[in-house]
Amino acid sequence: MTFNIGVGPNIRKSVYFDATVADGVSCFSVYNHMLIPSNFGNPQAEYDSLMTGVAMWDVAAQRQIEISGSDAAQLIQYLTTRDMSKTKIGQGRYVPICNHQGSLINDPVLLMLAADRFWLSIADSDIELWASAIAAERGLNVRVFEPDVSPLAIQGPLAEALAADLFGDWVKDLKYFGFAQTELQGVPLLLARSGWSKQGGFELYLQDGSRGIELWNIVKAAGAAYGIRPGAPNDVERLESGLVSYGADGRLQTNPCNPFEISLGKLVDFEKSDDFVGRAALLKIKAEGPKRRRVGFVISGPRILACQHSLDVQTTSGQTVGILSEFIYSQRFGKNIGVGMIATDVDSDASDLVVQMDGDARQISVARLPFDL
Ligand code: THG
Repeated sequence: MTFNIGVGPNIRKSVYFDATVADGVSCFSVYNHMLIPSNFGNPQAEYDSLMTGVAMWDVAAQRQIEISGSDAAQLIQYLTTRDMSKTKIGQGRYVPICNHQGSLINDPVLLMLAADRFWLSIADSDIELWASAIAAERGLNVRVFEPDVSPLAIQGPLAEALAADLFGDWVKDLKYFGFAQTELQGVPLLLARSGWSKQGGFELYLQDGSRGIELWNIVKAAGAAYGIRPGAPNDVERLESGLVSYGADGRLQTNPCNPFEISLGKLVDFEKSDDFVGRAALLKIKAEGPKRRRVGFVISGPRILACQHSLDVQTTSGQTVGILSEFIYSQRFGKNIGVGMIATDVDSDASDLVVQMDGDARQISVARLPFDL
């Protein structure tokens, strides 16, 4: 099946778009209504550069939503399930956002820029609308808007050496999710130790969209010494590492889940002094006990070479007891692996589970996350 997708006014291009095209991007996906590269045509090399070298990713589709003003901290506390009261300027936090029913609607990285200024680096849902509506309904004195900011990630074991070459040795002292304002040859950016992989690395939050190509090329040139390759958030690595993907693992519209089901229960802080959206619903869900839990899966049969999504997990007698959200072959483990959710009353060693794939029933077993096979 071959077809084109028209890039009309509803799909925004990243500020790095022309550079990714020049460097041979071969597939895009859409995230936050933006084009995001999904691969550059060489999955093996892209995976290897992430695992043993350094990869550079256009992740501008991780859009920033700025919340600033005298009530900004109050709004952040109300939007997120975590207690942000002890967060300091220069720190980031992974902050689930739920709706009033306790369903996860986003899982951003939050950056505290000043006492009254924050960025939410969002996953794939419209948090600008959500945050501005809640702020207005509560009469809070804040501005909610999208600043001119476009993250570029460098990920992999050599990312730190590259960042040190680019910015100086001080980058080595950045803590996980810590960040600092800096520049590269006059290009303004904020450098954070973060990124959507477990291989380590940084995100360069470019603060002038007109200089995207320039930044891409500076990083590419400096990275040449480390064999840098363009790539994209990597499905194989994220499944091996068990990272959550809002959208793939759960999404309000297609597979609504609460933080307890999706393994983010520890990020729900009922003890914090402030109320937060979803608190009452989440207390009830916790008291009743979540109905599903997030797990890894190992799928039998031939190698699954392209990433696939969303299959029912059934018992051999045909009862649906879970969902396999995303899956692919992992060479690190020599097995087909996936993540998903399973009913809490299904044993982790159940041997009667199957998924229907391309007309065949394949046996599937539950594994602990992160995988340790
Ligand atoms: N970086 C930035 N923005 C983002 C992402 C990112 N926005 C979209 C998406 N990714 C948000 N989702 C996640 C999911 C997981 C993590 C970060 C963002 C993550 N998790 C670590 C883990 O699970 O081990 C650490 C979590 C923690 O501290 O508790 O890093 O990648 N800018």
